[in-house]
Amino acid sequence: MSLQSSLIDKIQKLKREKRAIILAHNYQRPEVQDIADFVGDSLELSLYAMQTDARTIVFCGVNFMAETAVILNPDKKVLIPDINALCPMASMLPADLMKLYRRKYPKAKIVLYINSLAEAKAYSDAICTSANATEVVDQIDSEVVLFGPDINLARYVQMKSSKKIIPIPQYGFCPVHKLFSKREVLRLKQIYPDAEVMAHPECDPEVWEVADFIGSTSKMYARTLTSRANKFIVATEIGILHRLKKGRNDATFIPAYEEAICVNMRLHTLEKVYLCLKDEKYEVKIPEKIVAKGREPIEFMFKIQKYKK
Ligand code: 5XR
Ligand code: SF4
Repeated sequence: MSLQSSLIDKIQKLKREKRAIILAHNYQRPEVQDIADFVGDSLELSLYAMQTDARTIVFCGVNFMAETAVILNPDKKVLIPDINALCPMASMLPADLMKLYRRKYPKAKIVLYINSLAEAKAYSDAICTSANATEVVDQIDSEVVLFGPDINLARYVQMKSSKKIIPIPQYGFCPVHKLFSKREVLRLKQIYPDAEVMAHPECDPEVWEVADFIGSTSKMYARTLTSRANKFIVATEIGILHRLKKGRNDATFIPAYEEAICVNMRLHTLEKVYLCLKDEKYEVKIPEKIVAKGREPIEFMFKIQKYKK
């Protein structure tokens, strides 16, 4: 038996014994995705966590995602295999900055992308995903809306909404999605002229310009299942390719940039998933006050979306 398959056996056994489940974000390593009970984007993972009977959840994603799962499932135990899996973009908007913006714009409402820290969410009025950002901004009761932490998503919303959008911080970004460029996409288009280009809204606007489809990782997945194309140029973290290939094994997926790797997402390995289950660490904990305050803005989004809980 190979080392990997014995590790997989050990993980499965522990999972059964502890009645735990493993959730993996679309950007996880292929072997981590393969061992997961469910693979999806951050919101889907948290919603799945709400529906499961399992009391223990091993969350393979970055900290803000596990935090969202805690906020929505305060009585479950949420574990993360590597405690250092932080999202640099989410970290660009800490609670202190939120307090500063609240003081600076006392009348404006604050909408935060789900890719934000729990401590920041607690100071916000509503949460959104890349799929419903414009809708949430349009529904919130204010003509001036502070939006963060991703400046590109703020730009995207500004393009679609008549409200005044102020990005907070002034320049929040995802270092992975910064790696894509229009030039490289156009070069690949020349090699694969019949390929469909899919881009994440966290990419720079010049990349959207040459995209046939803009959406989150879950939207991209859904798109490939219904699209007639059989080649796709994909402008998001390359971990998604594994999932896309599983869904459409007849299609070819071309990364829009081969080195687009989120190192934080990759910190979770099978070995660490095993240790996480065995030692029940690291538990993701958030102060009760932040759980309560962070839930309200998420509920606002649910109300608009009528998500099933
Ligand atoms: O950039 C990310 O971390 C990933 C992602 C995604 O598309 O999967 O943006 N997180 C989403 O859950 C956000 C939802 O729109
Ligand atoms: Fe954060 Fe970007 Fe990594 Fe997503 S891909 S977790 S936004 S650094």
